[in-house]
Amino acid sequence: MVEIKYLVTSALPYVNGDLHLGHLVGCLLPADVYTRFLRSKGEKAIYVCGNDEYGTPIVVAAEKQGLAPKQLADKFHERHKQALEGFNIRMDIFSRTTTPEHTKVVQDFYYYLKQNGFIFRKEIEQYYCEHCKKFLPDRYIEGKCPYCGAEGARGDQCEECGKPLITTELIEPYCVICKDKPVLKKEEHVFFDLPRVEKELRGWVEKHEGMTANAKNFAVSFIKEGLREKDISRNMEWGVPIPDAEGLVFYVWFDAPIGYITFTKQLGKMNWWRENDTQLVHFLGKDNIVFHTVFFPGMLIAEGEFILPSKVIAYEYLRFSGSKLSKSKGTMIKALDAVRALPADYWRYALLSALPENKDYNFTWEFLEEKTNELNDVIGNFIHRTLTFAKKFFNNIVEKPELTQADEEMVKEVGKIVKKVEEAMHNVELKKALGLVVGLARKANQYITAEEPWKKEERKKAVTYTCLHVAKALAVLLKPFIPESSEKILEYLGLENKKWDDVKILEEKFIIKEFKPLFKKVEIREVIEKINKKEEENMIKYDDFAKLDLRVGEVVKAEKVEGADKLLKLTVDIGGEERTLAAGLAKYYKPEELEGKKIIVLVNLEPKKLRGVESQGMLLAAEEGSNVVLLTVDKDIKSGAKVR
Ligand code: B3M
Ligand code: ZN
Repeated sequence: MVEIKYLVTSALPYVNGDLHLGHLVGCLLPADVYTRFLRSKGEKAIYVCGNDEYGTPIVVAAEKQGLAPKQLADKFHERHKQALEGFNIRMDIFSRTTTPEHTKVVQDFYYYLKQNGFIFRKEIEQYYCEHCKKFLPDRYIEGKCPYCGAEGARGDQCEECGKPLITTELIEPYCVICKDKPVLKKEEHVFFDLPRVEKELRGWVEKHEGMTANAKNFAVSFIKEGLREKDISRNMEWGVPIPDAEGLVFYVWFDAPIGYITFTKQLGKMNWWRENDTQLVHFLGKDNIVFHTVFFPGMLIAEGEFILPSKVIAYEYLRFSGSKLSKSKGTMIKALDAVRALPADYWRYALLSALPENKDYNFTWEFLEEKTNELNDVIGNFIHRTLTFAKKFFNNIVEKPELTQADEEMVKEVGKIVKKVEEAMHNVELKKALGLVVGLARKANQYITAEEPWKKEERKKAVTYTCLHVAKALAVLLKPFIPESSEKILEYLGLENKKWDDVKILEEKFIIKEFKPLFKKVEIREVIEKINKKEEENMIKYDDFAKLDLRVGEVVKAEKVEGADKLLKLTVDIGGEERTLAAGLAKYYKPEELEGKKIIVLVNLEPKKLRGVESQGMLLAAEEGSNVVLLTVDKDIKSGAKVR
């Protein structure tokens, strides 16, 4: 018998900003749920992912923040890792594309394409910004989409209609850095001969049964329009160098999907890419469809030795409204802020209930409230009632009793649901699967209400036992969705490490451990407040800034402070009024150097005593390591002049 191996991937996040809820629902979270399910089923499965660190998205963002691309990548690599951990998204590897291993895998891949005759060079016209003195690839350039007319379409793709573009097709193009109109210049580029695999690709896509409908429809109609040769080179420094083309690097969408291969290799499982019993399963957002159904498979076909994806699961967008209560643009809520405001399982439960499987889903605060209540009222409540019966009626030890028909039916229902959930999970219908499990919890609550074990002595044992059986099922089935809470339930039930197929087994005996309520009623208003506050923490309002009363002041006297070798005591004239300041300048200035200098002073600061000196304001200085210099005025102006 062949043993199937599952190689699960999620689209690689860019490192141009923080992960937000949209990224999570769009691929990272569903891939986690799916892989957790496979593992629970005892399947061989790995989940590989990492950061997509090259390309113009990162260079443009780094430029705006005054950082080098690598610095930006390092910063967000750490933050992405934290966010994923916070949401309990478990990958076998979360790597990055800026490693020497990746460069090697990409360059080797390229050589195989070249060997197979798929690579050629051609002189083309490229936009060049005379002001910025650089070629403008991909996101360096924006304009109107020639297909759908959307404004702000990027040089390599229109996010609105999803069509890949070449920069010269853009209508009214402009440089994103300086907004100037670019000029055309000739340049030699490296191309991948995609049309040569068109027939094979088309046959593969049309027969494919593992793509979501949106992915398949897009791919089929895209290929029907005829494929174009693909420019895979970029004239910039940040990227994987094209080994035989000086000064050029690979287009980020050439190297990024190869990242899946690199990261698998880093796990020591490179062979998975060459073995037919591997099921390659891609999770992605709809804007990445063309790359995962056309370009990358095309590259794989041309390369010749690797498997093609068995499943391409593309999600639509999670939109967000109800933003009246929130300062943030909805799905743009950062993952890190989200988990600080509310534990991950609540988010996971709500987001997975909102999974945009075949159309965009409008997520609202009301929806989050409804779902957190459901978690508490339906699931939390059932588990707590059940555990309480076991404790109160049987002092935590419940042995398997004789079951009546009503109990047997409940047990049967568990079996039925497990089968259905399993089928849905195999088909990656995660929302449906979750709905089925919640349905089971509802049924079980009704069963308790109907059986009233607290009233009927003779029913106590069978009902409690049956409920414990359902609780075990819920914990196992929910574990891919809300892992932390499920683990707690299993721990309370004394059944740690139970897997999917254990659900059907009727335990001989339950020994209940110490337990606590799993969830609580969530005050959405508080969650929103916490998220808003986090966003505002680092922001200064205009009005706040206006509160600062900054003045030009003349130092009339400067002296050392006895017993404080860092401090100088300054007397400053701020225009008809003298102020005493204590400043930590003794290491950088001699008192006599300061006398007569015009400096900038914050004058409406609460007075503070420093080493016996009452400081009635603060002077401004610039600091760079051990280099400290005073801010002063560059032409003469009267003391007391307002600084704005
Ligand atoms: N970095 C994600 C994005 O478009 C992109 C995915 C690459 S997957 C190989 O935001
Ligand atoms: Zn420019």
